[in-house]
Amino acid sequence: MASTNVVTYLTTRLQQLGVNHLFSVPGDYTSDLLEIVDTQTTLKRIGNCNELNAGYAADGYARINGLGAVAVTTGVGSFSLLNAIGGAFVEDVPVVAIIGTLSNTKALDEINGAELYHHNVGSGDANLQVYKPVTVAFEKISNPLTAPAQIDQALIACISQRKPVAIEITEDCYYMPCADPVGELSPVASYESIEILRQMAAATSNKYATQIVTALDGAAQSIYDKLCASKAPVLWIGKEIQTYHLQDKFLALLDKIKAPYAYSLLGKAIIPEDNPWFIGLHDGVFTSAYTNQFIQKSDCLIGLGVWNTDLNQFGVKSNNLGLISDIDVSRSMVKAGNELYVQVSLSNLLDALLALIDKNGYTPKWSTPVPPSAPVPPNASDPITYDGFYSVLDSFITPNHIIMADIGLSTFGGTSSLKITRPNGIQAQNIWASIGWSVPAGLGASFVDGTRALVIVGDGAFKLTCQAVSTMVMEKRNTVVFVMNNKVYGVEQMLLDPAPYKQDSTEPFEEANILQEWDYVSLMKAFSNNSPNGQSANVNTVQDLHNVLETINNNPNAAFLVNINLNERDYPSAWSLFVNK
Ligand SMILES: Cc1ncc(C[n+]2csc(CCOP(=O)(O)OP(=O)(O)O)c2C)c(N)n1
Ligand SMILES: [Mg+2]
Repeated sequence: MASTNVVTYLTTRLQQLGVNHLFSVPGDYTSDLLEIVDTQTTLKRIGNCNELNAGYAADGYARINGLGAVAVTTGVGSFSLLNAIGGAFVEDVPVVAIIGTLSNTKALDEINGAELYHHNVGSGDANLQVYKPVTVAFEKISNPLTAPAQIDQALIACISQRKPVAIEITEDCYYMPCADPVGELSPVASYESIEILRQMAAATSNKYATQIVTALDGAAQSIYDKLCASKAPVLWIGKEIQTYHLQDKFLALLDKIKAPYAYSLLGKAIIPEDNPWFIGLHDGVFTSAYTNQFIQKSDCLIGLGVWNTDLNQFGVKSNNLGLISDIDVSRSMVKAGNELYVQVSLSNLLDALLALIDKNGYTPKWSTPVPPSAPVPPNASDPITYDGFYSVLDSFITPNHIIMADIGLSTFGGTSSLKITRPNGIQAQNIWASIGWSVPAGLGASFVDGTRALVIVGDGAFKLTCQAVSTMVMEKRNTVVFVMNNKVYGVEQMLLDPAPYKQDSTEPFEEANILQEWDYVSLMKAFSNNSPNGQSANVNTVQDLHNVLETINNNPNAAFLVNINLNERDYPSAWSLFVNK
């Protein structure tokens, strides 16, 4: 007889796929599930203060680890988790949401006897309805016989499409025996291999194969011709290079065409930033003068895996809706001027372009960029500012750190200015952009071996999810949380009206953007109950920052909460154009 039950089937599958931690909050429809996890598996359960935090932690873990999982109870738990799963869906983060739900008997009782059970909407399919738009598979498991197939189906969808799935399990199923897992799960390719498609197109004139092959060859030839005709091509890289693990192919292309490359907002650090062809962030008004000299000179900007988002061209009006660079390759499409090629994956396109260059040759047009001069380091006695903080932090970070950055004033010209040499060494939820994500995501990322997570979060954002700091202490994490304490929702004020930020301005901030100040040092004491594993500090000057960074290095096992005490009217200098527009 099989020794597997429905929960251990699921945990075995998760562990086979490299998931060794399960972020959770107990609830009466989930408690048995968590008990099985604790007593019958080696999967480590991590308790969180609330479901949103658990979901963000699973998201942060998945971004570094490749897959993450979270378990919550139905209704009160699953509805709180929804925002995190929405973000993972939009940003292509594979997270498995496990929802413990009403038993079969109770569900029938609810339908037939009109008994209402707590946490339940009463419709029986509420989780399905709510999760449908933000998952690529939803399986409700109420029968141990079908559980293995349903679990496999959901997990294969998750790892193939790199988006969240939900597995809802009725509480009476957890302990029920089911078949053992057979073999291992692997992703299903989104396209048949191009070589097979070529054979199909040649041998059978299969329409589907012919269409894809023709589109790919046409797109590659078009880009190759434009590249050869261009006097100054510049590459602009985006998140798909990371999503589809195409770093090596991109570097092979870069090696052949030797052109400067910039990154887009969602593409930071997908290639280590000490590459000699790296020229920084290209993003509307935030494109630095250094980066701009290359972009302005370019007659052919080639976007590779760059998503067309409103934040990619910040503060710049474009007449070219839908065409954000001269050539766009993303979302399985190639747009080149008036030409459109569909069903062309970035991976196949890079291969085809490399093959054309190998066959027909290419003469590089650029000499290696001269890197910009390093910014002058701030004086130790200066009050701390955004620019001073990032300048000092930049020389502190190493490839052992991973930066988890929240959204706010510091997104542009702050975290974007850090030079990251670890591949994917910075993570940010920059398109769903739910403030507070970074703190629990930093907790999640810290479980990936050999990593110290450095969270950079605005004070307003921190207020949403700050309890994750207490989980860091409980779980003996060494995560560091820097709170950028400017006492306001700075970016909201900036977008509403930048007047308070103009030089010598005395304009008041809009009242809705003013925050209650917190005592962060005491907060850490409260969250950790004075545990030595939870340390905190106030940073008022550059010297304070140097001191605290040294303490952080000398305490590799403690979690830190650091208050970066900024003037409320300070902002990263990259915003200057925006402020003075
Ligand atoms: C969950 C959520 N609620 C509200 C917003 C809108 N929002 C975007 S940025 C921001 C202010 C962030 O303030 P803070 O964290 O203090 O950063 P600052 O801009 O001051 O650097 C708000 C409220 C959001 N993005 N996400
Ligand atoms: Mg703020």
